[in-house]
Amino acid sequence: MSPSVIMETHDKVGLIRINRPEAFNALNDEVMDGIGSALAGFEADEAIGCIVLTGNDKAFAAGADIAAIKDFGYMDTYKADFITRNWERIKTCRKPIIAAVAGYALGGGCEIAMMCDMIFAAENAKFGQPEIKLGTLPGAGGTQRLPRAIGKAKAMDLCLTGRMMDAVEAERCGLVARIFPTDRLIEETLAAAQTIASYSQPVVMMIKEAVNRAFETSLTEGLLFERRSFHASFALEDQKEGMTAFIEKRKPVFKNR
Ligand code: DAK
Repeated sequence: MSPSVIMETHDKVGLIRINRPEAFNALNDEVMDGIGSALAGFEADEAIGCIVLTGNDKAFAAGADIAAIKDFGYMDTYKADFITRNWERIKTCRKPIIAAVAGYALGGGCEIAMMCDMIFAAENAKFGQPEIKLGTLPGAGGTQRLPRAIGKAKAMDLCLTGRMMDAVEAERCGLVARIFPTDRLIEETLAAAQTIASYSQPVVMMIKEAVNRAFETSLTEGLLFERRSFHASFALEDQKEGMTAFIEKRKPVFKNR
């Protein structure tokens, strides 16, 4: 049996493929544990500067595996710390993660895409929070990250009707950073990820932390956090190298320190 999560290395980029094509990449514990250990592996690997999470041409992920969870009782979910235990590993990764979404990103699939730092979509991508049709509600951040990404009106529309949103609408309302033809999604996403991975890793991590701070704090506190991180960047050898290389009209060679 092929593994439900595949890890590939492309130069400085770690690629994680969800691989349950027979079930539209529905997310079970094996997949989520696999994503978690792949992320841990890429985080520990100093040669990796950016991570891409993807599915296949038909589905990024069609949500939590309904067959696996349908008979759960409250105590099963509470005692096993369902969702929090392994799904939230994506959130704690310090290296940037790009979700490359083709096909369906529904329910938990849309939610794990939103846990990533940005979403690149194929033209055939479809996003939605259809849990309401199953008699439940989004449980991995859909009601919280969606309004922050696309505003209350669209978030209410998606969560309350369960309808799907295509890539063009998703980009228009800010859920998606870029759209590519479906057959070019991985190539283009890897190219953007290589660009990010070519920069100073500590600076990349500081930028990720600072942007994420914008969703957790007031403007004044967020600006202070940004300013201190900016000041701290002047302690980096990479800042000296970056500015010296600019003056000397050459490409910088970053050492990640
Ligand atoms: N889980 C399990 N199997 C799935 C699946 C899913 N989410 N989505 C698709 N499949 C399976 C189908 O059962 C079918 O299997 P076979 O019959 O071939 O064995 C196969 O994939 C192909 O699906 P379809 O025959 O339905 O194919 P279509 O092209 O007609 O439709 C579809 C594709 C993706 C539009 C459709 O399959 C679909 O609507 N899938 C369900 C999407 C969905 O509702 N996703 C949200 C899942 S709920 C929590 C509790 C719950 C949750 C979170 C927290 N707590 C207690 C805290 C739930 C989160 C969710 O994500």
